[in-house]
Amino acid sequence: MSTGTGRRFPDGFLWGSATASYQIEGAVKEGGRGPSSWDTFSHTPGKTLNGDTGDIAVDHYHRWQEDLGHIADLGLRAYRFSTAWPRVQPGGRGPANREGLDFYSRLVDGLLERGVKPVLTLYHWDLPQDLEDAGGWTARDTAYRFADYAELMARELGDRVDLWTTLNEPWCSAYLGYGSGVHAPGRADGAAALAAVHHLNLAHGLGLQAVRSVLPSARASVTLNLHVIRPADPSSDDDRDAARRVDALANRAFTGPMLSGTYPDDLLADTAHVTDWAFVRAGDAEIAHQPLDVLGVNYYSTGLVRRWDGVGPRSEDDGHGDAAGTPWVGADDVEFVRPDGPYTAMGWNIDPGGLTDLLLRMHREHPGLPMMITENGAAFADTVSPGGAVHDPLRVDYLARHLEATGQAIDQGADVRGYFAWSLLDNFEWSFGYDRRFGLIRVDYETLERTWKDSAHWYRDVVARNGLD
Ligand code: IFM
Repeated sequence: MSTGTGRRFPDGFLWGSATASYQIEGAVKEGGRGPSSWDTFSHTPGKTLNGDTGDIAVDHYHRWQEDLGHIADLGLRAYRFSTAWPRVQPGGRGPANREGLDFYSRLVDGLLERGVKPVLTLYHWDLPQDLEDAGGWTARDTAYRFADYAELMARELGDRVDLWTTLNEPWCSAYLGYGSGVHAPGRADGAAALAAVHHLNLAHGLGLQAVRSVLPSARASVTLNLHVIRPADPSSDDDRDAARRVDALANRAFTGPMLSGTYPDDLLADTAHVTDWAFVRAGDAEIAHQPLDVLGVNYYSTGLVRRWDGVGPRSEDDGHGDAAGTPWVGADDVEFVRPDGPYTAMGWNIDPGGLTDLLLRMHREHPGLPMMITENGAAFADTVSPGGAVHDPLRVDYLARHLEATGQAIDQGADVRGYFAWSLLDNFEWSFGYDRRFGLIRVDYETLERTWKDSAHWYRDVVARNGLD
């Protein structure tokens, strides 16, 4: 097992861990919270493993002080969390719910009292159900409602928040929510998924404008789960073209407007048989293109694709589950090939080199834009030893290798300012329910007791020494 290389990180490197509201809070009917699309989806039979829901999750809504204690004991310099839109605006529009605002205000104060920087994500997938009923992200109006919500949050929390992040992984919101249907709201409609892509880009831009209308010097970011997609046969033109097409859908559909103010021509051409993109109005891509202080990068694994020859069943398994539809809208002749292992319990391949490649690519294509790894981590089948300890050497190894890969990108010039381990706690892993555990801290789902895994002890030492041993 490798635990490190003696590597040190730059001074001021921001060490943290991340969570998301629906995955940890529970208390879905308390404090004036309204229903979200994930409440509806998870309560729909057959949508999540074992029918699991976020009703209780890990009860962070009631145990937040205990959880802040763990954050402090880990020595984390920053905590990345998301605010639940339906806790703040139960129907997704209109005046704020004071109890919801108070919850996040107390959380932020609690972090600051412990010397931990709050890194806030405004949207990590829990859309107010009323907005979903009105079309969700396929409706342009949702982007404007998001901006209202962003402004409410900025007014409430002000400069107590160190970094404002608009969206987490809009790829998942759009393509898994409306394309494949494995995430809420569970629709399988390629044209709807592309409309969602655009309205999420627009929401990002409008949201940042709204935050900065209140807080002109707010530090701002967006978090993307950028995909590292490789051709199965690098010498094949067809396979390289398959990788280009998937890259356009997965990455450039977001980095184009958000970082360059334009949609890539090849994306529009590749998907012209699915939609005419008439939902993009003049000036929209420029709105999406707001100045950013940092780009949040979420990274877990890599993908391998090739041109499907039309013979035999086409594999679309990109590791995000099987469903009625596909997230790879319009890429009907592209096939996913299972990459070499080893794999995590998600079935995702472990490929730290992909992280180095990704950070260097972003550095090359968007020079001058600092990055932070806002999520990286692994689910494994943890077991509790008779004495109560959780020995998770595979997770330690995964984290160590990816930190080393980050260091290698920094050595080659990438401007990476921080790293957030996913996740602080075991939690509700979306359609996989409570079956997949990503936490540094184990949660017993019967008692809700928290227990540090070996990886938590290890990560505390990494943070303390600002590097690997
Ligand atoms: O749990 C999720 C998180 O909500 C978003 N990024 C990927 C994680 C692991 O699947």
